[in-house]
Amino acid sequence: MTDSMILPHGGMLVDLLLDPEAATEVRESSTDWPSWDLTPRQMCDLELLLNGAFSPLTGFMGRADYDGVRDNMHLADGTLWSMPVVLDVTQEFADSIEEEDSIALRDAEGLMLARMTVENLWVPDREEEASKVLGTTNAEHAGVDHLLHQANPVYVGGRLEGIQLPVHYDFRALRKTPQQLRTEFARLGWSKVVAFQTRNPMHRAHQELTLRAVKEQGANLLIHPVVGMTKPGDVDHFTRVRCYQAVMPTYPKFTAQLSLLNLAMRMGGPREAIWHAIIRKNHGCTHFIVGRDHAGPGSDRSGTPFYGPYEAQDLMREHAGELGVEMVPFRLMVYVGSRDTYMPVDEVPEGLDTKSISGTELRTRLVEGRDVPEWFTFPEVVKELRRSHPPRDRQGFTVFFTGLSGSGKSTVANVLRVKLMEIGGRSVTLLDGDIVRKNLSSELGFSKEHRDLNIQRIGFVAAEITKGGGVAICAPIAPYDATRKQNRALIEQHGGYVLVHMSTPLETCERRDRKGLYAKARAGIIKEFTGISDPYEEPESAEVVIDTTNISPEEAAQQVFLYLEKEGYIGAAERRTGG
Ligand code: PPS
Repeated sequence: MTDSMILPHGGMLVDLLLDPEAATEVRESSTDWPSWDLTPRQMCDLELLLNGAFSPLTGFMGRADYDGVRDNMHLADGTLWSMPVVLDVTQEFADSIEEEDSIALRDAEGLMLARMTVENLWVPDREEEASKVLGTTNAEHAGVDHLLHQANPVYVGGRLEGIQLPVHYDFRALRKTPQQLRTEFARLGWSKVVAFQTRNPMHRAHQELTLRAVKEQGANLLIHPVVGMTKPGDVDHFTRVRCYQAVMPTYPKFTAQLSLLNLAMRMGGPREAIWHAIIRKNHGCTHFIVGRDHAGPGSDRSGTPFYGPYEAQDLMREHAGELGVEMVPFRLMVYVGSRDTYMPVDEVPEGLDTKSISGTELRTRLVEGRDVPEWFTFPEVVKELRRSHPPRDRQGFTVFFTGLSGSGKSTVANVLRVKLMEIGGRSVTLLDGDIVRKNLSSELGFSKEHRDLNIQRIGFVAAEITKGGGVAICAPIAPYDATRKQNRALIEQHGGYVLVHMSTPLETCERRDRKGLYAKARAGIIKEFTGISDPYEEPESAEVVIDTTNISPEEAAQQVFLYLEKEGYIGAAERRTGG
């Protein structure tokens, strides 16, 4: 049953949720349907399809809508829509279904959320999609990377009937559906509502900008941050929401509301801006703020931005007649110190100095425990950011030793462990190659597959220790570069990562042969032995490189220790205790 209704705010709103009785019936008849476990991205899309945020879509797009959106930003019926919303599945799953089949869509725990009736199945040209929708096939663009390297190869389109919305346990009171917001605006008598989209913490510039928009339009304000999926590396949504909550009391009374949007962003710049505006129209908003580089993925490796700073505004203007929501464009806001105020950069009188702090600089200041000035943001926001981004001497970190057997990994790792325990302040865990193979990885051998699995397990544990503010010292051979890089990416999300390459040459390791393994490997008794009959890929980007041929274990550990001090992982107080 697909139901739609006309409401005073924002036009037609699709509601795909079945009433409880019908939902029970569908669930009961689903026993022999194929099940698809939704990915985190698909969970976000499903929620916004079911609750009408993606009106007029009534399910994951079929082929005709997808082609129309990809090629000219319109659904098959001619309605403006800028972003594909598709269900991507594996070839194996696609082979198990046909058109007209019912599929049970489930969350990660297996809870059934919706029925999908299959209308189309097709293999898209994802490069073409990337180039037409996102404007590039360069995988340094986060949206392109997802599309080309993470999405599944087959698309399934079809109508949805919702059994229930995905469950959230965080900030429940702030997650308002389009219908709830429309009702709320009507109740409050808010006929003009400006929406503000954000995926970053809000600072004074954003507060000033939104307030200006409100005053210019004689409207009220909806702060509508994305809490679904944003750009990898963004501040986590828990921290951001606490920051937004701290900013809300700075608005004049009865002016602004905060609600969270479980959108999975594509970082699609201009096309994404149009999509965001349509979504806000569906939430009952009449105006939508588009600033500089809206939903931009940043720049490529050469420093060239993927989109022009005001390209999103230009595209919005082109489609103003069919958007159904009015754009409120803004230039970059900068602080004018002599007037103690923020202004759009193009309105600053000549000769006046302006100031701003970039996101990168803010992060550096937080990590280094430096001051964040009050002209830039609110003290309550700084407090929240500092709670989740403590300076380095209070963050967890991982020291990851890699090198041949006999290169000195375990010995030096152990000296480092003891030295860190001597200065105290953090728990220290040693994940030595042999210890891990006895405990975590006892069933594994030394094939590439097993070595990778072993290193991934070490990476997982080290990431958890780092997240908890502890120190993980890992000392496996870890011969493969790609697996080491995977670990780095995982661990760096939670704290420091220091790769130490024990570069002691094979001849030295073999001469030492403390365990007699090299002799056995040469005799062919041990197969796949690293350095003899199995590869070791030298890291190119290790933070510390140590050859232990002519130095003592203490001297080697001291090199790591000095690096940790230089980078601020060991603080002044600890240095004094360490002596
Ligand atoms: S890996 O590649 O990172 O998973 O290896 P790791 O877990 O560090 O295990 C290496 C230790 O196992 C012993 N050993 C071997 N090493 C390399 N190749 C083969 N075939 C092999 N067979 C057993 C060896 O003692 C290694 O310990 P270290 O401390 O490196 O000397």
